[in-house]
Amino acid sequence: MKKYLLSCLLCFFTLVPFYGQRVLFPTPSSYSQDKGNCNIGRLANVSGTGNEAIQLVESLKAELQHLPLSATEGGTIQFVLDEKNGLSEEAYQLTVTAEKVLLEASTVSGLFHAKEALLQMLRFGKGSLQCCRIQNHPRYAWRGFMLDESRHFFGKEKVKQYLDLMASLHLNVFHWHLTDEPGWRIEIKRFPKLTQEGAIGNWHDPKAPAAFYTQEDIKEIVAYAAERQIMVVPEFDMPGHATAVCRAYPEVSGGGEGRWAHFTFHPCKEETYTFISQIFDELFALFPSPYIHIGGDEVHYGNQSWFTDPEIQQFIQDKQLGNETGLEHYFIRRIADIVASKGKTIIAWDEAIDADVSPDKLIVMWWRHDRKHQLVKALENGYRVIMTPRRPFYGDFIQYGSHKVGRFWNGYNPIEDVYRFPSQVSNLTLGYEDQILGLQFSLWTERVADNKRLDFMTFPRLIATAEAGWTIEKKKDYSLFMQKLPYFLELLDTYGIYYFNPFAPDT
Ligand code: TNX
Repeated sequence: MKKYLLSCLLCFFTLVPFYGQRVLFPTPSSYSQDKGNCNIGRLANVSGTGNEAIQLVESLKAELQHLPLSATEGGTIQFVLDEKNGLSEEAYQLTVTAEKVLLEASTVSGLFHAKEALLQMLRFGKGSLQCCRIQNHPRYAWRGFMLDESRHFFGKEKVKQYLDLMASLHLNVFHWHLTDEPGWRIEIKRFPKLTQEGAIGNWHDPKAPAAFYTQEDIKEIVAYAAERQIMVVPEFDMPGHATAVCRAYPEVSGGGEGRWAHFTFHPCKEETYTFISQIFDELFALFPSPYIHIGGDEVHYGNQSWFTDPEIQQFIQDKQLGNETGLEHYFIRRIADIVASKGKTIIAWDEAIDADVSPDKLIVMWWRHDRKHQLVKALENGYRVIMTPRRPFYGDFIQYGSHKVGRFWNGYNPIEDVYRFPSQVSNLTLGYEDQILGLQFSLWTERVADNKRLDFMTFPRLIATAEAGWTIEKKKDYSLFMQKLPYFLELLDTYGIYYFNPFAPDT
């Protein structure tokens, strides 16, 4: 109890100096304060020019009803969408004068971010806005969050809640890891056993009842995300981590035994490629994203008995693949071609760099923080790269020294390391900035079995990720970030999120 009171007091004193001042997550590119205030109430006059602005007008009017605003009457808010105003993709300008709040952008996504920024300002200032001018644009185009729902399944409501919070933080990509060893989580009409059998089980319990998203659920979530300017990129992990699918359809399985039984697809059967291609057709009809993540990580072929079959050896020889690594790369090339023929591009984990796929057909997701040369190689070979190095961006690592549940591997992932990224690698990416699409916080869930733990591992590190992805280097200031963090934690309270509180770390 004492500790609780202490942390409340601490929060109070950290909040007070910022009241009514600049409190925005992520920190904007430019902010200048003017004299005076503008008060906005629930019945503010909200209007918009530009067809697509109308939807934002309506949603803001609705959202105003749920904000803690002190006044009811008052205020004018105006959205202006003008594609010729010179603002870049996703950028916006937000001007507060005593008379009105003006939100301007050249794209719907820019205007949407402006609306989200205004919502934060209204919430944190209880409806009283300091007059100011904000010009804002993102540092990176890809600001992502990955959720692994194969190891444990969290469901539609949780995903929507996270999409809401992502939207508030200007995060714009939801990478959805839907397939892996324990469970296949998405209905594919052509292959019903994928969900009848493949969706049974999770990391802790191989008999857990089938848990998956129907195609209707997927459409609902993709639309929900799109309204929030978030792209959903599904991941269908292959040729390894494919246990759930290969268990349901053993005819495409690479076989194997024990822990590795059905872990990989069979790379030498034509049937495997047809099967995967047919699944792609259903996935592509559901996800409008131009990308599909095909995994490509941690492939283990060598221990399969079929590998020494004379027929397979012949296959390897004919295609001049050399060994099992050659086979893995052959598989990735085939998949990259299938996906390209359907008009999309693959994203794969950094193992795929060595598969010799042309850079227009592959985007690399760099995850092995201990193999920095993979990042360098990807850039040197002309690939576009998304950075989610295990350290500091894997959410299954602990975030505080005394925490017991979570990974620890030569260290862990404190908020500060997340916040400071990409300073840890900036000497390696120098000169290749154009190829860096962005960064991502990735939450693997072998050890994350319920919503509470999911929240705890995600927040507040996702807030630090947003700032790492959006805020230009010269505006980043960790101590300022920590001083204003209590405001966002209060918002998390209203969502009922069980976050790690860095101001009372041992409670
Ligand atoms: C490595 S990241 C994996 C995942 C695990 C994760 C745990 C990657 C491409 N593969 O399958 O869940 O580590 O931290």
